[in-house]
Amino acid sequence: MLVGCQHPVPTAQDGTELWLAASRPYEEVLASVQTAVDPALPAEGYHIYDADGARHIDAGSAAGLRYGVYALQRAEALGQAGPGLDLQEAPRYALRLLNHWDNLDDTVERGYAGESMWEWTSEEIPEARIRHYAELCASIGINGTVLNNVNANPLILDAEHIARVAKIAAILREYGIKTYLSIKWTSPIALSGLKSGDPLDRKVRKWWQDKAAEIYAAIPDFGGFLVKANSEGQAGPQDYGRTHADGANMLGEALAPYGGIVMWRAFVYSPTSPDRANQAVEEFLPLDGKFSDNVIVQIKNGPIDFQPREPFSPLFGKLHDTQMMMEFQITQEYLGFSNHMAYHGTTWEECLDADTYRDGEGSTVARTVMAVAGVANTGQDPNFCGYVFAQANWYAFGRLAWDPELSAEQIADEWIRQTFLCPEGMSGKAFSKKFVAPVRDILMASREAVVDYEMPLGLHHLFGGTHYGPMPWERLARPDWTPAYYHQAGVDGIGFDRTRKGSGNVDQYNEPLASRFNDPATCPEELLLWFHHLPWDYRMKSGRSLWDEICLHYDAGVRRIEDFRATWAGLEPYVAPALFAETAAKLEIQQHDAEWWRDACVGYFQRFSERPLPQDVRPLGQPIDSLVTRFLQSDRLGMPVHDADRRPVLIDIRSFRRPQ
Ligand code: GCV
Repeated sequence: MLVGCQHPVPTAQDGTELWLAASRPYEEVLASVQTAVDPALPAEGYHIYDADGARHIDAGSAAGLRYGVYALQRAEALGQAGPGLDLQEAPRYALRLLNHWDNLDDTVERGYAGESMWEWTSEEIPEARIRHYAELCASIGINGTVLNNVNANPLILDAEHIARVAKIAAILREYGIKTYLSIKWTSPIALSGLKSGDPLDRKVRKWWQDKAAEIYAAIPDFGGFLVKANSEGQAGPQDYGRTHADGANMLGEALAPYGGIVMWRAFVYSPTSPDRANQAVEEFLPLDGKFSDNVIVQIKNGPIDFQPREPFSPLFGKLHDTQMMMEFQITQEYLGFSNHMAYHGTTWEECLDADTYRDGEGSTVARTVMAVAGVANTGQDPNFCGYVFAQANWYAFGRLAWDPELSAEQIADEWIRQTFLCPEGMSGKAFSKKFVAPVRDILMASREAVVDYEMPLGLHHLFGGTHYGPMPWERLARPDWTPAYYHQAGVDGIGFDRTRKGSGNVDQYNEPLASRFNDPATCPEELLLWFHHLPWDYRMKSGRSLWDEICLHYDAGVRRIEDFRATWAGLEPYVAPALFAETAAKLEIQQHDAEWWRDACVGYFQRFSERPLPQDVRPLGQPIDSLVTRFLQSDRLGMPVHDADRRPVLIDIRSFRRPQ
């Protein structure tokens, strides 16, 4: 029985206010408190307290005051701002950035919420949207943003674009957000006709110094450059026989007079290394200690590429004298785009809390890095993210970048309470029990559900095409873009041997991890096939065979989404019709996609295992022979097409004609 109301009336909302839906406006909160700057407090820190019959916010700076007001706003929305409130905080990391992979033609690489929110091709900048975005970012502590794709267009540095970026930066500055840009290594060649991009070439160095001067003349507080070099076809210093450190330091030198920084990505591809997971350590360990003070090496959370589950990148445990920065992916490139519910709070918590043992026990990943970046999931969609539940990942990113020790569960709880409005006439207590708790449970289980139906037990990179659907059978010219290279399925078994008998990747981890990962008996089962190639009848801890366990995980993933759908269906009385319908539709898509994943992966691996499905696993829905000849139809922006029943539209390869 409901407490306080028999017939709640959901409050109308459409998701466009994101997590600020339940809050008083910032200005109003600010006007309700007494503020003071106290230089004794950390620069971005604040202290909220009650004294002399008034509420006070003291802060180390204007930025700290802003964060204090947002913290109070959040506490109010969560019902935690009663008399006697005493909250003192400062961010763990000084740099908390979003990375936008937005292109100058307004497409967004791996973007699933419409075209670029910056509207590069329009004459005017979209000021209202930028303000809304900036407020959302500031409210969760994000203080920097890289506006354009790491696969950068050199034109971002021409006079016209610098002027445009300056206009955006002027707005973001009001919210305490610094602007950064991704640069293309060959910009001096493309923009000014230089003959070389050699970082030790005097003319090249001068070009970057002049460019820095030009940028800072327009944007005095410009943050710096993000660089993807010698990676996935991008040029870099190695093309001139130089190192990553040579390249990064040359840019660092150009930015240093203005206080700018270089974020140099460790997402590198050395074609000589047989295991892709080994490459970053192989390239960066010899450079440890060789980067300038204003260079930070930006490292993806895992060694491959934002898979649903990866171990942490071994680089975090290896570099001692290099400043490191985390790169998370908020946009769901490998977790069902903006169609699937996959709350990343748990993914990131798992990574940040992992012990690297770099400086002995307790050297968590969170402690090895000094800054955090997240690849944004925003676009022109009115709700920014294409799905109300995708907004939770942007929120969780900001909160964890502020305080990596917050729990994923607390963050999920906060997000739900601030995003979904309590129905009229329903008590907060009843809302918590009837709506917040079940939604929090769904969120907390959601990423593991995706792992189960996409790639359980350490399997990875089973994707095809746009990275939405399964294609474990795909073989490309380049092995390290090919699912078969990663799963290594054969009649003898499945999994990538990264042990000492295989690629040796385990030894890129510090002890006791190296030995733990090296032995299948001690390797965590969720990473088993990441590190081991094992026979189909390998005995798992459950006593079942590996084959049976694989099948069970895939089926369990589908069942979880069925359960989410059933739970959500019962929540209709408490949620605005627009948000209810959007989520119900997306969960239906997710269930059908999960079934497709299960059918494709289990069916394909069964060709090698030559074993029947275990009894408690439901029969596959589609025969593998019909799936291996079909691929997913996508629209102009790479979004998957689903039919009227919300099933993925799979086109037969043999009948496919590219649209004219
Ligand atoms: C921006 C993966 C993605 C690419 C991305 C790349 C990167 O390979 O599929 O779209 O490019 O990572 O992080 O540079």
